[in-house]
Amino acid sequence: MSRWFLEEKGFDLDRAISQGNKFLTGNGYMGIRGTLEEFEKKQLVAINLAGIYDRAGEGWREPLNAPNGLYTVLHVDGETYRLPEKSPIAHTLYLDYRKALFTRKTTWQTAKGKVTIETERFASLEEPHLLVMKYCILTEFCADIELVTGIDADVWDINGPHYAQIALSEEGSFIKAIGTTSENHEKVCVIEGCQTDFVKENKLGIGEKRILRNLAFTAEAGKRFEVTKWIGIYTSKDAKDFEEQAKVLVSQCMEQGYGASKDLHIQQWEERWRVSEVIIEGDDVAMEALNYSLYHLQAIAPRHTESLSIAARGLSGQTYKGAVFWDTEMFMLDFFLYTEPCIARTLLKYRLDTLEGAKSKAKSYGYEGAFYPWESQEGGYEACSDYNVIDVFTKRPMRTYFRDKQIHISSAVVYGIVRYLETTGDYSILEEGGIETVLECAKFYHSLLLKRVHKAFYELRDVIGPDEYHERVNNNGYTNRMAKYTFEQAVRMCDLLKQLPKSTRMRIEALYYIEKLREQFEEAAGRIYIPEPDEEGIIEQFDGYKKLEDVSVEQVRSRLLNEKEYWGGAYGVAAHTQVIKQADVVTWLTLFPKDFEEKILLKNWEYYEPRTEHGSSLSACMYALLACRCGMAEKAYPFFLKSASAEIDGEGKQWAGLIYIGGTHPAAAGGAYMTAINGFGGVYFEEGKIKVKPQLPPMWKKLRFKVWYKGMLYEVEETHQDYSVRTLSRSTR
Ligand code: IFM
Repeated sequence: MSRWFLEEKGFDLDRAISQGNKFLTGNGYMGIRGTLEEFEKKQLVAINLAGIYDRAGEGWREPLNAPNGLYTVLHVDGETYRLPEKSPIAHTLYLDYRKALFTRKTTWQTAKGKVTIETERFASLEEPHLLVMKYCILTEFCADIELVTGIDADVWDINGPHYAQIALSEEGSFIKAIGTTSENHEKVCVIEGCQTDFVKENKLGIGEKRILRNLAFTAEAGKRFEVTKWIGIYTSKDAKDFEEQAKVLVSQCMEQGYGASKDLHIQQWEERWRVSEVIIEGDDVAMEALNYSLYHLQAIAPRHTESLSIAARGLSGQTYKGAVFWDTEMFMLDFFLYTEPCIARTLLKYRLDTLEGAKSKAKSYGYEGAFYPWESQEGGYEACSDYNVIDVFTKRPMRTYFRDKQIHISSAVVYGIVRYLETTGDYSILEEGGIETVLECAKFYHSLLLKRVHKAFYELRDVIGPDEYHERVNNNGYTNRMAKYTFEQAVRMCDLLKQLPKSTRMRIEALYYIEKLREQFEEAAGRIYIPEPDEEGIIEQFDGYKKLEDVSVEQVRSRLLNEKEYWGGAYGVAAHTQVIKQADVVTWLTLFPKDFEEKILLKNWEYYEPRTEHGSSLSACMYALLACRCGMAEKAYPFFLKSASAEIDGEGKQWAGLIYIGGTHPAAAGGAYMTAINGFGGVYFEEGKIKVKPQLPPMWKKLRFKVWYKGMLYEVEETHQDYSVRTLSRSTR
C-alpha cells in the first residue's frame, strides 16, 4: 500500500539542511523550509517569497526571506528545551504530502518526567498569504512553562542582509514585523495573531530584530497546552494597503478557527490530487517517490498571480538567486499542462511579460531580437553573473560564460509557448505577446548565424549547450536544432497571424514586415547546420567533441584535488575530455526522436550515457525518456527513479565550486512525471487526439493518471495487457 507521507526519526543536526528541503511546505506565494520552530538563521530557516528580489551592497540579487513568524522556544522550570542544544529522547518529522501538513514531535527526558512538544503547520493553499501553526506542550509533571514565541526578523540570507530597516511593533492583540529592503525599499510585512489556552501572563519583548511574546503559565501533569499562531505575510508589491490586508486576513482566519482553515486548505490540495495523482500498482517505491515529487511541484506553483514563473530551486531558499532557468519550460511545464493548464499559462505569461528584458539583453550584446536571461528574475533581469563559480583553490571568482553563451534559453521559451498551444488549444496567449516572443527569439538566432565563405550552411559558434562543462564550443547540436525549431515556429506564427483577430494582426503587422521575416526564417531553418551521425551512428555534441580525451567519468573524478572543485570552465577536469555534465545530444533526441531512425537514437544513448556525469538533476530524466523511446523501459527505470527521488534521497550536488547550490529540484520532479506519463505511459497527441502506447516497467501492474488535453480531462489506465482512455470532463475555461 503506497503511503502519502514522509517520516524521519531521530535528531541529527547534519540532516537539518536536507530536511529543510525535504519537509518544505508552500503554496506558490511562500515556501517554508522544513526547519524547527526554535531554529535560527544558522540552521537555514527560511520563509522564501516568490518573485520578490533584492540586492544588498555588491552581493548577488536574490529572493527575499520573510521574517520568521514561526519562531518559538520552550522553557520548562527555568530550563531551555530546544534543538540542537538539548538532545531529545525521541524526535520525529512528518510530512503528510497529500494534505501538505508538516508535523514535528520531540520528547525530552527531565528529572521529573518527560516533556513533549508537537507542532503542526501549513501554508494555506486556500489563502496564499496565510501560514498557520499549532504548537502543543505536554508535560508528565506539573511545571512552570515559559513559551517565548513571536517573529524573528534576523533571517537567513546568502547575500544579505536584505532588510535595511526592521520595524517591530504591537497592535492590539497582533504583533508585527516590517522589513524594508535595501534596494527598492519594498516592504515585507509579517503580522501575527496568537491564540492560546489558559495564559496568565503575556509579556512582550522587542529586541533589535525580534518581537516576542512570553507566555507563562503552570502546566498540569498530563494536560495538553495549545498555542495557535496565525501568520499573515504580505509585501508592498501585493497591495498598497498591504499592512491592513495582513491584519484583516489574520483576524478573519482566527475567527474562522484552526479546524476550518485547515479543512479549506486540505480541500484545495485534494482538488489538485484529484487530477494530478499518479497511481502505480505493483511498485510503491516509485509511486511514493513520484507523487512526493509532484507534491513539491504543487507547493511552488504560482496560483496567486497570472504572471510568474518557478525558480530552479523552487521556494527552498536563495540558491541560484531564486532565478528562473530553462528548467521551467523544458522540464516542469508538462506537468502543469497536463494537470492544471492555467498554471502553465501563468508560467509562460511571465516570459511574455519579460520580453523587453530579453530584448535589452540581446541589444547589450549587439544582437537583435530576444535573448532571454539564463537566470531570470523579475522584469527579465539577467541575474547570472560573469563570475558564477568560485575557484576552490584560489578562492577567486571564475569567469564563466553561462550568461553570455547559453543561447538555447530563448528556444526553450518558444518550445514552451508552442507546447502550450498544442496541448491546450488555447491560442489567446498569442494575442498577449506570444507571437512577438516567438518572432523576437527567431530574430535573435538569425542575428547570430555565421556563414563561412566556402560553406553553404549557417553555423552557431561560440556557445554553451546543456552540458555546461564544455564552454564556448561551435555548433552544439542541441542548440542548432533548437534554433532551427525556433525558425520553423516563427514561420508558423507568420502564417497563424492571418487567423488571429484583426486588432492583433494590425498591431503585429505595424511592428514587423511579416513577409520578409517569414522568408528569412524559412531560409534559415533550411540552411542551419545540423550535425549528422558519423559512420558509427554517433552525433558529435559539438565540433571536435570526439577528438577530446575519451576517459570514463570515474577516471575524471579521480583527478579531482578537491571534492568541491568545478569540473567545467577553462581548466576543469572534464573540460578537455568527453565527459559531460548532463544529457545534451540525448536531450535533442528526446525532443525530436523523429529526426533519426530508432537505431541512431539507441546508439547515441549508449555512447553518451557512460560519458555523462549526471552532475545536474536535469540529466537522468532525459536518459529515461529516450530509453523509453527506444523500447527499453527496464533501462529507463533507474534513471526515472533517480529523478523521482531527487528530494527523498537528498543526494544531489550541493556545491559548484564554493557556491552552495542545494535546495529542492523541481525540474527533476517534472522530468520524472514526463517519464511516467509519456515514457512508460506512452502518452502522445496526434491529429488532435490523445493516444497511448504503454510500456510499463516489469513490476508495474497498473498505471493510472489523468491528463488535460485541449480542454478535456482524460483518465488513462494501463496494464501490461491492455489500456483504456476515458473522457471525464470538459474545461470551463
Ligand atoms: O538549468 C540548470 C542547468 O542546466 C544545469 N545547472 C543548473 C541549472 C538550474 O537547475
